[in-house]
Amino acid sequence: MKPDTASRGRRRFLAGAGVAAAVSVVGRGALAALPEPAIQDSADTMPPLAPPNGRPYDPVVTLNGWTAPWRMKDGVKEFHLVAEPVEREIAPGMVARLWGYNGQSPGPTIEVVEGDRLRIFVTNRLPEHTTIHWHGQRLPNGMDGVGGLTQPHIPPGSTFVYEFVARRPGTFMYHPHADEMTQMAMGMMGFWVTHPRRRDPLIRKVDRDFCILMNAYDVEPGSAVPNTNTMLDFNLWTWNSRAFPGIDSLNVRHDDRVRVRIGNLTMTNHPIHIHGHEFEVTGTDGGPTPKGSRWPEVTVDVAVGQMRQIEFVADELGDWAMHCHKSHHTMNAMGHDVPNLIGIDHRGLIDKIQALVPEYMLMGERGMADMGAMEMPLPDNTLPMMTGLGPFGAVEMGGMFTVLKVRSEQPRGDYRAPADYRHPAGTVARPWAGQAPPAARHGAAGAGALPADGTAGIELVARAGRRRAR
Ligand SMILES: [Cu+2]
Repeated sequence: MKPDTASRGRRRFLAGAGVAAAVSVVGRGALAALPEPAIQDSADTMPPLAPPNGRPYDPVVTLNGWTAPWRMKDGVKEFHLVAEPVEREIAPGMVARLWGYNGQSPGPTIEVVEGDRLRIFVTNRLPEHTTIHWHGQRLPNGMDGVGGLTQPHIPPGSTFVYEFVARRPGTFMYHPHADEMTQMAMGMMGFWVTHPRRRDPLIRKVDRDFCILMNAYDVEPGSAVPNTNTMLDFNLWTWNSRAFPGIDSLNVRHDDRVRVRIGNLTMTNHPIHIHGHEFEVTGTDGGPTPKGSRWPEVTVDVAVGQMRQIEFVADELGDWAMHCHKSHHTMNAMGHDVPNLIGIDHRGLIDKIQALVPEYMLMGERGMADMGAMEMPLPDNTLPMMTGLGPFGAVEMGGMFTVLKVRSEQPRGDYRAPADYRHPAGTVARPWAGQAPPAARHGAAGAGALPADGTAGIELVARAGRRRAR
């Protein structure tokens, strides 16, 4: 995170807090005024928000996100969410025009404590009506936010109030339950963490606690507004509306106990994989998992509408990849729906095409790795298919990919990115300079295999003959 942008975000919040404080001395009528909404204009990861009042808790960090400040009024925590069009930098070089909350998509993470009494003002600055559903919460039915079913929709220009008690600790989300297909495809969603009120045998104290909300967009290269009618064929697979190399790394201290909370509001499942460590699923949107249900994993599938909370001890130093294991989900726009040219000899073709379209490039006949390092002219406002530079070269990734950086010198509580990892001598894969030993070959044909004596072509010959005979 860059301190200059962090302070810019804080300045806007403080300006808002000043207004709220000024209002509070005016009189009884003004006391009923809404808390000034805090607006965030940066996509940088904000440091954890230490609770200034209310019950204490250990705050989370939302990658490329922030936590909503609140106002305490007569023992009630008051938040103000503003549903509005926003500009979100997906990664450097691309800005999407989305709908979100309080200046960003996703909206701010809401952090409360089990037992907190809450009042959440929701102002609608969208061109159509909306609501907010508090996914996973126990609450009065009329606060559940399903437009038409449990409440009237919030018309454009209006503010509604939601009031409930945060009844159980856990990892939750919020999103509209009104024209959902459009509003969620436009980026309207946010993270919610209810911290435990007291020590809970199933909820361990951790040193770092990260939040990732998975979303997906279909933004045509050269444009900025998502196609909201896309069902599955998205071209931007994002975490907190960011795509690699725009996703900040998870920076931890060696031997830290790390929790990562992952929610999925895309249209497909994402097997989330971490290198170099094993983790356990310690919670779902249903709450903490019983100890007997926990087993070691290195990949956890997060289905649509689910939350998974994973925990591990970061006891291996280095830069560890963390990504969705669907290989198309670690690619950005420009990588999907292109013709497969592997093995095609197109010598002689390129000159003819370039005579008509001078900047035309043909590539991919040896695979797509060239794309990782290539500086190729792109349409305006899109991201290369695979990109990102590591200390050894092009990382050839995009989309749902980031790095878990484990360092012994990372100060406690410091979430800033450390310097490049320095591998101990002799611990990096290297080219073999000596003579390669002859490879021992497996001589046996094996049961059920075709004979290894060169007669494997017989079947093909026989089939060819049959076709000729027809
Ligand atoms: Cu995925």
